[in-house]
Amino acid sequence: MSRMIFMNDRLVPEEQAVVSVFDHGLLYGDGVFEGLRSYGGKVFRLAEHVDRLFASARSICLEIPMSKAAVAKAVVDALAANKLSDGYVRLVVTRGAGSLGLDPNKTKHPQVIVIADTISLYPREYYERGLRIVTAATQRTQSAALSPRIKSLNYLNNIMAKLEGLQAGCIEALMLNHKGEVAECTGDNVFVVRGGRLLTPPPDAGILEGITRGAVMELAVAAGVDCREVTLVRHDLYTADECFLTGTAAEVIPVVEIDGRTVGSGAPGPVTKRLTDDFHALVRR
Ligand code: PXG
Repeated sequence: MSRMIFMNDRLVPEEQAVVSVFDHGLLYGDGVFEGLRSYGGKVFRLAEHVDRLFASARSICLEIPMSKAAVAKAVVDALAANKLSDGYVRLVVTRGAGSLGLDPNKTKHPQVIVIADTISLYPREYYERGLRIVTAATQRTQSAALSPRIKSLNYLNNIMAKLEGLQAGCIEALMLNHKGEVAECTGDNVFVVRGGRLLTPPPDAGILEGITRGAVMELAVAAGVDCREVTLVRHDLYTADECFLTGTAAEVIPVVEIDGRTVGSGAPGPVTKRLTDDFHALVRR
């Protein structure tokens, strides 16, 4: 069955949802995106995702030719048109078609695309038993080169690290910044629990400020768990009581082994379990 895709101002069958080979999103990765989820017919933190999309666009001088409200409505409409109540949405804005050359001023018509699809979750056993991850040799892009806070269509940095993880038999890989500090995983933020306290790298470690990360930090506060943004190095992860990752796709997922070191007891810990349960309750609220 053909999916309906929102493209610029209307919903079209997926066969008609096409972009030009001259689109700078394709030619240069010039554009921005968001990944969102809906639970029981309600999009989780829709306004936050739309705000982050517009912030990414502002940062690269890309003028989205729609209001925030219209973009939010397009997300809701795309889910409804495909009868998805528990779905995954990819929101993409490309620079648009232009000449062969980097100059974004020679492009016209940014393309606003909303793809609503079913979610392909990680296998259940990863959530029950926890993930093994490895540190990638590929460093996270330095903020001074390209801010990791921009969710751009240029994800090669993360893809290179993901390949390293996959080659080591892991579905996620840990990325360090140029100072050797822990930044994040390729599509997830990272947390550790140490002495009952929740710790996660600060934005200036060079991370995408995940919306799931923000939600989990709020849940920790509500659960009486002290949560702090602190600089972490790999030693902190290896010696943590618990470790988990957060992201729109993964939600909250425990990590039980890092670079061959067992984390804590080697099984998902109590704080991870509590925050996972609280997260599931939150998204259904
Ligand atoms: N770090 C990076 C580099 C990301 O790309 C996150 C952290 C987590 O952020 P959120 O806001 O989702 O909690 C991301 C998010 C995908 C996919 O299809 C990737 C993300 C989100 C959704 C889907 O791989 N990245």
